[in-house]
Amino acid sequence: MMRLLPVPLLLLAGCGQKPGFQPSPDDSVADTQDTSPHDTNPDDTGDSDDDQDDDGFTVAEGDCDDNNVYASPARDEDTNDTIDNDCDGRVDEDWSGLDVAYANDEGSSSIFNLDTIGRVQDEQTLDNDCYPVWLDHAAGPLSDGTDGWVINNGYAKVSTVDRDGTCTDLFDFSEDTDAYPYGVYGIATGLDGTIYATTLGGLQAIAPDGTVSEVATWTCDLYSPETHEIAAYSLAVDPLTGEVGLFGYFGGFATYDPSSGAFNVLLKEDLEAPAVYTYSGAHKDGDGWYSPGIDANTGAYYVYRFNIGDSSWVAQEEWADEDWEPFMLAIDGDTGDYYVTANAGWFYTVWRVVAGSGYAADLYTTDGTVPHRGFYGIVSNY
Ligand SMILES: [Ca+2]
Ligand SMILES: [Ca+2]
Ligand SMILES: [Ca+2]
Ligand SMILES: [Ca+2]
Repeated sequence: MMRLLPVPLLLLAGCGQKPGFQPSPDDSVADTQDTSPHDTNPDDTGDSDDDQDDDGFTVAEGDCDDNNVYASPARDEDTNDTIDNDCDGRVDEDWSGLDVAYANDEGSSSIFNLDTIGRVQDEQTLDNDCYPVWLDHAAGPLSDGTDGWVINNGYAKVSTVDRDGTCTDLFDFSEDTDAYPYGVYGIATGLDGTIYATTLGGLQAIAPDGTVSEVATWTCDLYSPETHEIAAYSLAVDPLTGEVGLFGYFGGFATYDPSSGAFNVLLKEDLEAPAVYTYSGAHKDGDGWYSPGIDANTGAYYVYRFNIGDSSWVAQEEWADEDWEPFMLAIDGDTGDYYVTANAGWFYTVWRVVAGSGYAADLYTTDGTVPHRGFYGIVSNY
């Protein structure tokens, strides 16, 4: 049984009952299937002769630069050529470890910086009223000129955090209970610096000045299984396309495309027979959406990958440790290994789950003497 953070209790009261959102029409599907030599439609990227640089990949197949043979999904990243060689949206990336939110119920919280083998390189203590549950990198320089983080305190406030630990609140969703009756949950930074946040039944876009606009809504009503779509609990962003993935607490999944405004529920939640419970998810660089979850039928823990083809979660890695509860996920974009924050009793840890093996072990753990502290949000550094 998952132990609940204080926040999920709000779910028990039901979430918003807003009108269903109609996804925008998509006119790109049929044309990409057209392989006729007479097809001259310029938006057609599916023709077999569309591999301009003859590297084996068309744009539709994931070639991010079809005029450069040194860029394709089959290549490894060269960290010195200022090219996104492996077409994952990151240029010259080299995974260097993790930042991890270490929340403290009784005093100052902090953000740990761990290197690739779990050594603490830095621990930034935060202001006293600054409580990090969800965590992401800020997109650009903050007010003090440094880069830093974006956090959510679990139910109300979204804030930026400077490298010196100073928190600046952007928006407090608890101050307008009519518009946001259930507060705010997961956050993620978009490619243009917009901070996306989910209010369970709506996707909010927060500008750097704190202005909030609702960019999508859907039906979230736990008392109406027939119409309920998704209780979107957490978010992640694809670093290549900027697409936002929304992970439902009861195993639903949806996407939002900032460039078109299209919102699509790809997997509606079955409240009467959920398959998966999850707190979070992440995008693996160049390879889709992943979530650390619990099989609702067996109670087993997995890292799941969302299969777009049949709209289902497919178990990737399983590990057997019944004292262990997966919270948040980060992925090493170079190796594909998974890093999961977890709480169990007094045992607070960041686990490393080796891709393809299911082997899981501590990357970092506390000495277990601080029961009021816990690891939550976790993000990869490059
Ligand atoms: Ca190509
Ligand atoms: Ca290419
Ligand atoms: Ca890359
Ligand atoms: Ca490169």
